[in-house]
Amino acid sequence: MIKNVFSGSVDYVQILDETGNADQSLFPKELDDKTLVQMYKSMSFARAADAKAISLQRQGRLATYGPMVGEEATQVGSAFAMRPQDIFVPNFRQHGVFMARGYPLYKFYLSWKGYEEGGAQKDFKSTAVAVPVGTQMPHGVGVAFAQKYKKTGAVVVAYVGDGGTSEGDFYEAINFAGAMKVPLVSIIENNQWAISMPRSRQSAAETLAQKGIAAGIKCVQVDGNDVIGVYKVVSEAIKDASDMNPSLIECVTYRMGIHTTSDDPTKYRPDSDVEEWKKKDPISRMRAYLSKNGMWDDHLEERMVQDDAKAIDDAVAQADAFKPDPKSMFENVYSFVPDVLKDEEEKAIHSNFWQ
Ligand SMILES: Cc1ncc(C[n+]2csc(CCOP(=O)(O)OP(=O)(O)O)c2C)c(N)n1
Ligand SMILES: [Mg+2]
Repeated sequence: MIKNVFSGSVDYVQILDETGNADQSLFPKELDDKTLVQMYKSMSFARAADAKAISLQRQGRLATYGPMVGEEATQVGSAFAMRPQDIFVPNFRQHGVFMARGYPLYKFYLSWKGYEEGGAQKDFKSTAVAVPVGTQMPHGVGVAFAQKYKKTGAVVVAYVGDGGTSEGDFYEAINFAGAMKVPLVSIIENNQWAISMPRSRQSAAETLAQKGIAAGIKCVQVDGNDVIGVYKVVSEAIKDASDMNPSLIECVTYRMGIHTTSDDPTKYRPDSDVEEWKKKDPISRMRAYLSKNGMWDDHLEERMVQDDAKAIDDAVAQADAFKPDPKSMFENVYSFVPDVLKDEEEKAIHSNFWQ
């Protein structure tokens, strides 16, 4: 006897299309005009602050940096869906989430200058930036398990790249989430590339979302350049996760820029691909939607660009003026400084290096 014991499917969601027209039947009712404008401003600000980070790096004023240009809707849409109590678990590219959740920009620049004081702080609901690919996922599911155990009501929203979904850490985390029913929303920021490795060579699966099927969790694919679609899908996932139903969301987006400041993508991808994706730009489609609906015009745009430039310049000046405390290198890693590091701490504090 042979009988089918399982079949699965994955829905794709898009609300705002490439030309800025919205599917009203899916439009989230709670998004009023003011919030929609804020979403647009938040994406624009993230793009401008991201571009500034690259220019600082090129001047030797910032360390290696991986820009997020092109991925604004995935990051801002999901950040707007999070509630204040929810905890965000980043990899290394979710700059727009940090900014949309109110992380001070000068601290953001400090962290990419390499100062400990700029890293995730105890009063900001996130874990630290994780550069080792995928390692944030077991942390995320662990933090989510703790929320369930302590009955805090918070949900954890963890991000992973398309490349990160090939790591064992990713599968272990989503499997644990399904088996233990923890409040975790996992977001795949599928920007089509893991450095020079294209999505097509990373997995034979038609979607990355379907990786969640084997973990027994809900999986959805969404147009990751549609800020409203991302907001809706993540909002629903957060609601489900509050009821201990974890899920996996694949945001289909594109890394329009370099992988990091030490990468040159012209060596491995044709410019024509980038040109194609520019037509799906998340910011211009939201601007088109707002303009069509009388919420935005050139005058407002001009004012926003000026305001953003000033806020960014102020943050850069504040970060440049910062004087680091050598003790900070020894904080926030262990709950107490182990003996082996005490010597080093003493030396660091009394070193001339900081004068
Ligand atoms: C465990 C591990 N292996 C390799 C690397 C080098 N590395 C840094 S980013 C990256 C690609 C990650 O691709 P993806 O998960 O799609 O995220 P993206 O950079 O596209 O945002 C690699 C291989 C690393 N940091 N950690
Ligand atoms: Mg990627």
